[in-house]
Amino acid sequence: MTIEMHDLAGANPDVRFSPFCWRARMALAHKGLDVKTIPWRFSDKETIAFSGQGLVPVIRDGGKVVHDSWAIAEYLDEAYPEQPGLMDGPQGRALASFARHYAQSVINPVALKAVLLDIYNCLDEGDKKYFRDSREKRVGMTLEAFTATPDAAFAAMKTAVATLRAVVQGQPFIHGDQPAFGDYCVFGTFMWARNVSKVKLLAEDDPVHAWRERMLDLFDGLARKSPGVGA
Ligand SMILES: N[C@@H](CCC(=O)N[C@@H](CS)C(=O)NCC(=O)O)C(=O)O
Repeated sequence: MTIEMHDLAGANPDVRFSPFCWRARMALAHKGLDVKTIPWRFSDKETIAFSGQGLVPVIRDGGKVVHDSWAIAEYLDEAYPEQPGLMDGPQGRALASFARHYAQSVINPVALKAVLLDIYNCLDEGDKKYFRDSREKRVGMTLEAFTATPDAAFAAMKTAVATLRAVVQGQPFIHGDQPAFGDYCVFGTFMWARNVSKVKLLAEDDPVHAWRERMLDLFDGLARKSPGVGA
């Protein structure tokens, strides 16, 4: 059965940029499950009201509805144990949890500083006011002021990925020889930036850049084929 996933989209419905939706999208591909993504915009709250909340990703698998990327990964491992594991037991879960929090607290804020205005620029007109108002309230200044120094983001990212660099210098993926949910948690951030912005966040000789390239190639180039502004 095909799983449906509501997935944040820009003015161009094919441009998908939510870091959390990318986590879920990669998790579904890892499991080898068929998915039909449904482009969703910030102003479409009522179309996901069936999930009891207002954020994406939301998946519907037959009669089962799950929201939140971490809960989706846990659900997929539970519902499809015969497919490759996203967490693979308590140790894999602990590593994925570390990567998720590392993405959230260290990598995302740096990327946000680089791309917040670019996100706004790629949105559908109907989403722009909501996005500007809610995000300016969150960051305490205008989108323009918040993103005034994109070059600083490149330097900040070099430092922010130091932990990831140390890991992927010694092994291809965060989870070892094969990627798993921790890789998707961090990679989601880079897809967020890639699909809305031309900003360069990683030097080409950085081992993290090579890891990102490997991630882009997974599942027959699923992420690389997704249309966006960057490369
Ligand atoms: N913890 C959630 C976060 C989901 C989330 O924040 N999604 C954003 C898109 S990146 C959203 O739906 N925002 C809607 C809004 O801000 O109104 C997860 O991991 O799925």
